[in-house]
Amino acid sequence: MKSIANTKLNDGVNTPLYPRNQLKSRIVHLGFGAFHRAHQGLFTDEVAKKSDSDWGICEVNLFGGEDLIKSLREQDHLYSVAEKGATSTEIKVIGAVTESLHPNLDGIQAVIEKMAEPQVAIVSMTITEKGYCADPATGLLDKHNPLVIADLENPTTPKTALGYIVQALKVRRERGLPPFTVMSCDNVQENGHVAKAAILEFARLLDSELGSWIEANVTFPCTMVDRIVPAATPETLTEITELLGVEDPCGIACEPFRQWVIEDNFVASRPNWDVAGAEFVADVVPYEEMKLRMLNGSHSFLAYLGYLGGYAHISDTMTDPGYRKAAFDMMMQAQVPSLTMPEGTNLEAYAKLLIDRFTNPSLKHKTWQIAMDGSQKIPQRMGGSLKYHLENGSDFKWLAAGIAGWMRYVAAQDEQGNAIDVRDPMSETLKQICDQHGLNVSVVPALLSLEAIFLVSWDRILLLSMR
Ligand code: NAI
Ligand code: CS2
Repeated sequence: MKSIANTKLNDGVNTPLYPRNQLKSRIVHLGFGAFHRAHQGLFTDEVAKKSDSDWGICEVNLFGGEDLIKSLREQDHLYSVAEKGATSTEIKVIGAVTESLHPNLDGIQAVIEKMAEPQVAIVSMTITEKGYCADPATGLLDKHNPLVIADLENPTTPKTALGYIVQALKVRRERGLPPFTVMSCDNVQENGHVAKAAILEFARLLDSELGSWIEANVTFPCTMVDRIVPAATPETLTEITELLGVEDPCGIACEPFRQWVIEDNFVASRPNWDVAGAEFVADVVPYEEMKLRMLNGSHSFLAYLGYLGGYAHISDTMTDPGYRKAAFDMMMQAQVPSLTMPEGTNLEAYAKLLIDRFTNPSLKHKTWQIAMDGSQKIPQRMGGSLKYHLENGSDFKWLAAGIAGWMRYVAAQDEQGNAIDVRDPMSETLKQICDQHGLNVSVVPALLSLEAIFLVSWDRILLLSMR
């Protein structure tokens, strides 16, 4: 079959010219989704293009994504990334993937054995916020999560990413092999710390000695990851076929901008991702907070209020001067005051850049996609800054508007009476509350009393907003 691996591609396609056979699966990545392909996959490829690197990636999908793994194998693990600016597009073929696995195709043991291979130095993850099985408000392991309960009962046949990592580390320890670094690349505040807390607690519940060994030997660097990568649509894939000259079912389109700030805390070695533009720093937390509150916070704000206003894509909201100004003011008035940044950081320039990025008309980023999983996203995108304003007695009207947008959205019916397809791990609970209260104002305290999402109590919000 004709594929990206065996066809002459169109002129102008940027291809991997380095010897791919010198790459080894030194990284096992959990979550071969849209984002990883356009971010860590591309950075690792660029390191191989620019230096003498042997860092390759074994891609694993634990939940869904089976067809993607099958397609990737059929094309020698090559795939393409289309970087779409407002007026031009660049297409790159990525060669950094060496292997792939899926528990449904290869079995659970094959994934654990791969993670336990001696050359594996990093297990990285883009498994979405809910993949950490942590309570969104506290960031601690949710021991009531049914998947966690099942994995604790059957640790040798795990389902969760935590279960796989702990089992693989157990096998490495038994075999006298050194541990690997666990690197989260998800939009989770202090993602390394959340991964560490969940993994340590899970391991301790199984075997306290194993927990102590992991604590003493494994590192969990925090990372700030940024690149807008909407889910691929049939239109995206058609455009990629035209650019390449052949179909690529694993192709993905994204914006030209990319940023990666990584805490330099790796237990074994790591690729020189800085060669490809990543920054290694001692403390990532301020950058994470800046990105989560300003970019993701205003993204969620625009997603809920934009969807309800009839806008299908983020770039559509940016054609409306009211939304454009509201997003900028939300960043500057609600989020900026809550941040403490290293000297010299220009947050106003950052906010302006974000508005430009959101405006990119070539990116069809659905408001519905960003609205998904709000229960996991709201706490880290708006919760920290809300807490800041409550403590300081300052104005939080933009955050209130964003959270009100989420509340109106999870009522699951738009202003025209059309059903909204609300996707959220807490959708059952949200539905129960909304069914009980309808659009009556009593829905507000009922939703605010969800402690997994809001640690700040409703009474306190009411009290401060009446000042
Ligand atoms: P996607 O839907 O394309 O991929 C999701 C991936 O997560 C899949 O590989 C799936 O197998 C895995 N997954 C889902 N639920 C899981 C679970 N419970 N346990 C383990 N794995 C699970 O989504 P996409 O766009 O790749 O985003 C993934 C994450 O990457 C986001 O949630 C976010 O944290 C982060 N991210 C995404 C950006 C974007 O613009 N798409 C940019 C920055 C970060
Ligand atoms: C978005 C993010 O889907 C969402 O919730 O806010 O995925 C956003 O596109 C990225 O974080 C940009 O780096």
